[in-house]
Amino acid sequence: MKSWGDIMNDTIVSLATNLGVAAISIIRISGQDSIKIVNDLFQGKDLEKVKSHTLNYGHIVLDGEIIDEVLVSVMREPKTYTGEDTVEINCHGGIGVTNKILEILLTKGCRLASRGEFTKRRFLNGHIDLMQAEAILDLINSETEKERKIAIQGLNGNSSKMIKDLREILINLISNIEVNIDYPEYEDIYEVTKEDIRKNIDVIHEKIEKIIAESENGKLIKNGIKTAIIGRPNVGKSSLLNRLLGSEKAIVTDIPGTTRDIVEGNILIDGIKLNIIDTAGIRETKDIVEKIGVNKSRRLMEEADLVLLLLNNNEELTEADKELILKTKDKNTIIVINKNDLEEKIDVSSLNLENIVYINTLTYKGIEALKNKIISMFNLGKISQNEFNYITNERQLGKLKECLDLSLDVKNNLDTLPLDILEVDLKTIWNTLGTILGVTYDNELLDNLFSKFCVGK
Ligand SMILES: Nc1nc2c(ncn2[C@@H]2O[C@H](COP(=O)(O)OP(=O)(O)OP(=O)(O)O)[C@@H](O)[C@H]2O)c(=O)[nH]1
Ligand SMILES: [Mg+2]
Repeated sequence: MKSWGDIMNDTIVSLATNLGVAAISIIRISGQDSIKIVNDLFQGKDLEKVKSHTLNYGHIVLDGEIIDEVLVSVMREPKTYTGEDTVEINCHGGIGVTNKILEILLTKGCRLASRGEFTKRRFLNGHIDLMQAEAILDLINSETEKERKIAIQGLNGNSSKMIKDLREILINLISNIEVNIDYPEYEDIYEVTKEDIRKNIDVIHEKIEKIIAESENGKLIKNGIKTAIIGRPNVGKSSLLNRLLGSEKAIVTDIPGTTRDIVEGNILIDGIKLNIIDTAGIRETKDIVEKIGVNKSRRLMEEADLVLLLLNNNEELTEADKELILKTKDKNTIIVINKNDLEEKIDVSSLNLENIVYINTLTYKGIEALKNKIISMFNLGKISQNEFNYITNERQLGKLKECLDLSLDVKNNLDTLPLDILEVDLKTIWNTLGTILGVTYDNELLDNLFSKFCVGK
């Protein structure tokens, strides 16, 4: 098996664009031999002599045969994506041409890059920390403007700075404690008191708590709001889905039990993605297929970030309605009373009036009010004005939560624990924060992270 160092010494190649018919394809090569390997195939200027960061016109030629007309960019280390010498061949887009050039490069000493290997090298070469690497993945996967904003903040190092600042406070404290422990005989050194530690650990704890609390906003932006439309059969769930999506996606009929399986679609409200799921009407049934659908509805009711609980304005509350109201009372639930065009037979006096919206899905009546209710319930207006400096990554948040618990432990045991034990605890927090940044890491974590990237990134 190759050693880590050998793997890093390989010159790697990959397609940076999708394989298919396109205007151009970009083949990316990185590593110590990249310029030489391409130069041997290139008819045009001597690429080993051209200036760094230049674009060079010429041809890829093998055994005298012109393979393609290309533009080749030459970028010498260290100011490149990977931190290594990098060449990018812009060839004509198309499967035949691209594959041929890739194939030649593989026979001339390049190795096919694994997923995310370019970014992995960028990390290992110290150009970015692990939070920034994870932000690159988020940037590529971002679908909305807000997701993009969070990701670019992360890539710019703003999220890393929040963690670095915490570590800075800790390292100052730890080094002061160490001096106290190691040189107790010196009289002129500053003596760290428990009060000093308390002040600092309070700040650390508070800051971590704040980051974690705000991450909820970030997660909403990143993952969207999973919204389940729940209710008895025939109350108008599918009609509501269609109104929200603005298209006739779900089948609507007056036959109760029309929707058997879930139907879903996405909309944006104030730039936040809502994944709206229409479900089978919940009722007792002997029909095997419908039963599966009803079970799915119940599961979704539990999992959803937001439940739109639909009731029929034209009917009295049934036991089934009351059961659903009870089941969703601790969730983010909006009670949506549909068929507002028909006579009011429902008695809502027992319900929390604050969370009720009246709609009529035959028209668009009430749909705007429903959207506004969602905006206020999730504070979406506030999110839009924010700086987008959120930590949304589950790995990073998991580690931060560990640090939160550890700092709470220190706070609680401050009076009873001796200085040297406290120092060990503070160091554990400092190290755990370090794993967020990738100051220390294990290879399994890196393999797992970079395997989520596309090839060529
Ligand atoms: N008068 C009136 N009828 C409505 C309204 N919304 C829906 N309907 C009618 O109610 C019936 C049921 O609508 P659906 O949207 O299929 O109801 P559902 O809740 O999805 O029903 P299931 O899929 O069976 O659970 C249809 O005939 C709709 O046209 C409304 O606001 N007013
Ligand atoms: Mg339906």
